[in-house]
Formats: sequence, C-alpha cells, structure tokens
Amino acid sequence: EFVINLLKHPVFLNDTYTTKFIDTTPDLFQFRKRRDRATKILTYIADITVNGHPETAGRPKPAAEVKTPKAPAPRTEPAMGTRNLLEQKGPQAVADWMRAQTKVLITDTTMRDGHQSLLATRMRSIDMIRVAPSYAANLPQLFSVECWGGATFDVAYRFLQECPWQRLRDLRAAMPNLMTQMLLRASNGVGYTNYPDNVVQAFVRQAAETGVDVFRVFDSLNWVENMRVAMDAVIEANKVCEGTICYTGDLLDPARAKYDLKYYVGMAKELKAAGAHVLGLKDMAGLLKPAAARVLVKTLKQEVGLPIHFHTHDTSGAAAATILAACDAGVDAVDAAMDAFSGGTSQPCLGSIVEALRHTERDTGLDIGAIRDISNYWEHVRAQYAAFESGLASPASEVYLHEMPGGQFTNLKAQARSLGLEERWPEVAQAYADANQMFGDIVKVTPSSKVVGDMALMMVAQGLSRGQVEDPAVDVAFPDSVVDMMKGNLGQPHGGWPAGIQKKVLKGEKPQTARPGLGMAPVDLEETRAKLSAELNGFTVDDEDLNGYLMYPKVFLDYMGRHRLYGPVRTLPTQTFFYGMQPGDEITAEIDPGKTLEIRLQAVGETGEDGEAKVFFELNGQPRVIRVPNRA
Ligand code: PYR
Repeated sequence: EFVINLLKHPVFLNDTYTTKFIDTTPDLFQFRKRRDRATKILTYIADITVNGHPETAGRPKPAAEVKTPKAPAPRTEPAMGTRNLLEQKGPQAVADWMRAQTKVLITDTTMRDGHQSLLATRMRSIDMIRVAPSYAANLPQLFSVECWGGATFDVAYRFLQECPWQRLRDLRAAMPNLMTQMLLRASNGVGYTNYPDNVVQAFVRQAAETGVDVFRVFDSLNWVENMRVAMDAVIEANKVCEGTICYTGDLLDPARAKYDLKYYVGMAKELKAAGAHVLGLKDMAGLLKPAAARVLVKTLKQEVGLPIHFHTHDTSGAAAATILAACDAGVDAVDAAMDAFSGGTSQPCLGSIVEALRHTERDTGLDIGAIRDISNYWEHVRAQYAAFESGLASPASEVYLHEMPGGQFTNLKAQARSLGLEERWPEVAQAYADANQMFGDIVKVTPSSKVVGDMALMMVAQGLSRGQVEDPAVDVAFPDSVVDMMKGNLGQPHGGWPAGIQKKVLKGEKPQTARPGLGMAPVDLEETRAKLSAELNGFTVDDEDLNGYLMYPKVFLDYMGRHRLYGPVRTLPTQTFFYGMQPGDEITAEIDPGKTLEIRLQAVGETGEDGEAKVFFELNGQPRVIRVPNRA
C-alpha cells in the first residue's frame, strides 16, 4: 500500500519530490484500511444490532408487525405539471397561472414540515424516495411538494447519517413534473445564525441547481431588509421566489394592535417591491383564526395583487376552518399534509380539505383515491418512527397563549422534560408568553422562537418572573442566544427592541441596527474548499459538500467521519437503521442503481475477552463475520 500511496501522491506525480519527501509526507504511512461499502454497511448493522441506536434507546418501539411499506403503483405516466410550466416559461408564468386558477392549489408538506412537526424531523430519505414516483404519476395536479429545507438539512447530516443534497437530487429525479419546494430562513440559510451574504447566495444557487423550484423565504423577525439577499439569489436562479410574511398576534384583537392589517399589507408591499413572485403567508404557530383569515387574505389580494400561498399548523385543531375561510376569501394555494402526517402540530389534513372543497367552485381537482393510497403508505411509514412520536394526543387551545411554532412546541416539551420541568409545563407556556412580551411582542419562528424558548426555560428553572428579569436591580445571567439577539445579530424587529431589557442584557454594550450581513466579510469559497479537502485527506469536495460545510462545519465533518466508517447507510430499511437486525432477518440495500446487497443476519456470537462481539452475516450468499466493540 505504501508504494501505491507513493505513486499516487501529487508531490510525487508532479516531480517535485526530494529525498526528504518520505520524512515530510507522513500521510504516505496512513494505510487506510481499504474496506468496501458492503463491509461498512455490515459494520453499521452489526454495531446497531449489538449496541442499539442511541436515538431509540428507552423510546417506544414500532409494533412487531410493522413492515417496510410499499408505495402505491403509478397509475399512468406522469402528466405535465407545474414543474413543466416553470421549466418552459419561468417563475412569473407560474405566478400568473396561479392567479388565473379558480381551483385551490395544494402543496403537500409531508416530506418536510409534516415529519418535522410530528416526528422531530427524523424521516429518512428512503421512505420519501420510494413514494415519490407515485406522487408524480398519481397526483400531477399538486402545486408543489415541500420536501427540503427548514430543519431537515441539519437533521439529515446530524442524526440520519445521510446527505441532504442526495435526498433532493433523488426526489427531483423521481418527480420530474412536480415543483419541489423548500423553506429558507433568508440570511439564516437553513441554520440558526446569520451567514455572510456570499454563503447565502452560494447556498441558494446550489439548492436551485440540485433541484429546488419554489423557495419560501422568510425572516424570523419579519425584517424584509434581511430577506433581500436570499430573495435576489432565488430570482437570479430563475426559480419561484415566495417572499413570506410570518403571521403572529391576533389580527382582530384590538389589544394586539402591533400586528394589524396595516402592518401585514405594508410588509406584503415591501415583499412585492423586493421581487417576490408569490406572497407566502406563514402561520407557523397556527394562530390565524377563520374570521381573521377572511379579512387578511381578501385585503392582501386586493391591495397587493400577488398570488397568495397560505401555510398553517393544526395545533389548535381549528386550522382546517381557517383554510376553508382563506379559500372563501380567494387564497390561491394552501399547504396541507397527507392524512397520516396531518393534524396536531403538523398541517391540517390534505384529504379532508380536498373533500371539503369538492363540488364547490374551488374544487382542487386532486384524485381522492390517489390521496388515500399515498396516505396509507405514509401511515405505514409513520409506524416505523414510533420512537420519535411526541405523544401529543389532542388539540391544544393553549397555543393562543404561548404562540409557539408547530415545530417547536413538542421540542420544547421534550427539552422541559429533560430539565425535569415536565410537571411544570403550564409555567413554561406562561413564561414563553411573558418572555415574548418582554422582548416587545416579536415574531417567533426559527431562530427567534428558539431564543424565546431558551429564555422561558431559564425563567422557570430559576424561578424568575418577568418583573424580576426586567428589574435592573436583580442580577440575571441571560442565555447566550438572548444576548446575541439583543445585540442585533438576528436583525431588527418591527418597532425595535425594548430599550430597558436590551440595556440590561447588553450591560452597556452598544447594539447594532444594521443588517448583520453588512458587517460580515465574504467567505473565500475556494480557500475553504481547499482547507476542507486537506482536512478530509484529499477528498474531492464538490459544491454540495462545500455548501453543507459552510452551513454546519462541525456537523458536516462528523457526518463525513461516520460516512467513512459506515458507508451509504441511507440505503438501509428504516427498521434496520434504527434497530439493527434479528437472527434470521433478511434485507436488501440498493447501494447503487442496480447494485443490491442481500443481507441476512445469521447469528450474534459471544463477546470475547477483547470486548468485541462477532456478528455472522450472509452477504449475497457468502458468509461474512464482522467484529464490533460491545458497548452495551
Ligand atoms: C423552520 O424554519 O424550520 C420552520 O419550520 C419554521
């Protein structure tokens, strides 16, 4: 192996080596164990079988009869859909077409917000890709399929050991007639912090190239100034720019006049002026009530003129009523999740909305039989993820008190549980509402919602009231995220930060009021690529990898480290990924198109004195023994 390393070394190849070459080139001696992908995958299965998966330990298990789900057969060749229109005529034509429809257009959110809100974002790509051809063939009238962005990017690398870009590429290929849609946190990309402008631009360019058609762009403080870089990049890529308003407060409540009709119309006009093709109305907590929806949608349609795409969450149980009110008021498109992934903190039920609108002038035209078949598939998928269910059993009108986004509600509950505060949840909900008022009644959505959540947990854990937190005489150690937000690093909220609390948090330090990106130097992309490549022993860093690293440097490096060890584990069935195998189990994993591994677990041997367990497999009919450390 030394000779091979030597012969392939760039310094050797370009003839600049000297007799010192061997002394100065220690990497020649790093004989990487050359392990093929099959061995890596077997190592992963052996490890999970012996030691369990850390994420499912102590959590509810899928019922024994849960099997790998089978997607409904495509009924015909995929008919032309919105993607064809976008490809042929561009994003403005899509917007014009939307406005010309009498039917309500539907976005299915199951592959993004559905599982983000119900299963802590843990759905694996294989479960999506398997059903994507059924969408393309059987539901070609869908407006779009939301399947990327938000929390899914980070979770794919961090917890699912798979590449989010590959997910996008595979979905894109499987649904050539449907527009894919992503959620983009404007200058916060798909992260929790403001990135330099050129990082945001590069990310959007790559997402467009790999396969995103509709970009829903929002800012966590509704600050249009901080959305322009991302919006411009989407427009530049010739994709649909959905400039989005985040809805908060209570439109018809005179006591919440900060977010009144004038505010929303003003923001919508700013988004239109910034070039939005479509106006997104993102009700991330599910606070928009039916009567308010009627007023808001009608007014926005009249005053702004952009097609409106409405998104909500069913935490309260009343979201379908709001959707139907919005439809009456002329909304152009709405989000819903397939029945089996709907309700609760997710979107309202897609099939029921389709049925409710049937035989009205706003009939969606979607095939309810196809919806039921696909939802049946999703029901089986969901059963595999029992470990990640939140246990929220019923609607919660409490959401109107705390105003937590659907994606945060169950997360914060889990966090409260881990801090021993589960019994005191009503106090956490109240503290969240108090912290929001203390910060001046702000928009709460990733990442600003996380800041309010951090503050609320701290208040309950330390027994601090809002009065005490605001009292200059009481010493409070604020969470880092609160300090960062008060410094202006997430941007500026409507009406600015309340002077008193800002002063107390910053202890005299001067906040910035300019757009955070303005003060950030551009990242040297090629230098970063070269450094990353060096850190990965010469691995060729393509644009997707580079953009993943720029969003989440440590998460990406950890992912790459595990990838070297375990190979393409994204190809494993979900049960195997989370629970390993039982003796006698047989699975298949398609590691390349047409290249399939047939894996049978024969037995798990005793653990030897060296602490290693032997696991006996049959791989494509040949016996294989894998040794893994027994940490159980
Ligand atoms: C996200 O940014 O992930 C949301 O769902 C709001």
